[in-house]
Amino acid sequence: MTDAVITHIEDAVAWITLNRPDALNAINNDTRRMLPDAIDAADANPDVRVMVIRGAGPRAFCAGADIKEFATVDAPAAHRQSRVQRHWIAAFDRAVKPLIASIHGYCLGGGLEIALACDIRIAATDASFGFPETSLGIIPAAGGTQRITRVLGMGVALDLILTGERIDAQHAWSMGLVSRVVEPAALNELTRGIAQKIASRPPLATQFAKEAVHTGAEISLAAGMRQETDLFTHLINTQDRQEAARAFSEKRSPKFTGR
Ligand code: DAK
Repeated sequence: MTDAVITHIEDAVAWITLNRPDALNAINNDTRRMLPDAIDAADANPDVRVMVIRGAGPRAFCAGADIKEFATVDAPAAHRQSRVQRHWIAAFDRAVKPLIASIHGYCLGGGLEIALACDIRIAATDASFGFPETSLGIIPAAGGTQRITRVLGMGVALDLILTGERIDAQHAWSMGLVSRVVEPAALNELTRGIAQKIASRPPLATQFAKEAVHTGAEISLAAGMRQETDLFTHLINTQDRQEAARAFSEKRSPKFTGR
């Protein structure tokens, strides 16, 4: 194992850093092995309530798959690798806790796929986004074609995928690819603030809200409404729901335990 991915836990937030700054945090085999492990570990850790994915160094969140590595694989190996690929990105879908992508610099190809697999995307003004895959004779295959269509709609998704054009943070914000844009020097502070705000909420309410939105996007409105009611009903009986009401009446800050 290398230090291609490092995790730092602070105040209920797991900061998971893609750590290959000399290669603009390109995703290599170590990243594919270590990133899902880091996400699974943080998701299972009772001391963690929110995960942040970010890139090390000043230039990139992630410049996509390591081209030098995947240029050398033959077809059978590529097929095996694509199964690994599905496995590593699936860790994002398994996670019950919220994932925030904190994006600066290049966010390309597989890097954009990582960002799209997160629940919230925050960008610095120096961020740029794009899918260069077709220029390399491939397609985004870590969920990119599927997720960007769900996030942005088919027209914009096809434009980005087929042209491979890069867009800046302001453009990304205007189309809804990221929900907030901030000066690079303020990115960490904004990310920490959002992560801590979410971490201060009752964990089950946060997790159920995430589940309702994600599952709801895949099913009929009626089924989604039904699921929303079921999740709400579970929450009504939690200690944290009762604590929130008690704290409000007693004019004090609530203490949430996740029960
Ligand atoms: N891979 C490996 N090294 C990379 C890299 C990458 N993607 N991107 C940058 N680097 C390295 C450079 O080689 C350089 O290293 P040295 O030469 O200094 O050793 C260093 O990072 C700095 O990069 P540059 O010197 O190129 O910096 P510039 O400012 O000139 O340019 C750039 C920055 C981001 C525009 C440029 O580096 C660039 O175009 N990078 C490549 C972007 C890209 O095309 N990424 C790949 C997208 S395709 C799969 C499914 C999906 C995928 C793969 C497999 N399977 C199912 C098996 C996904 C594919 C992709 O993500």
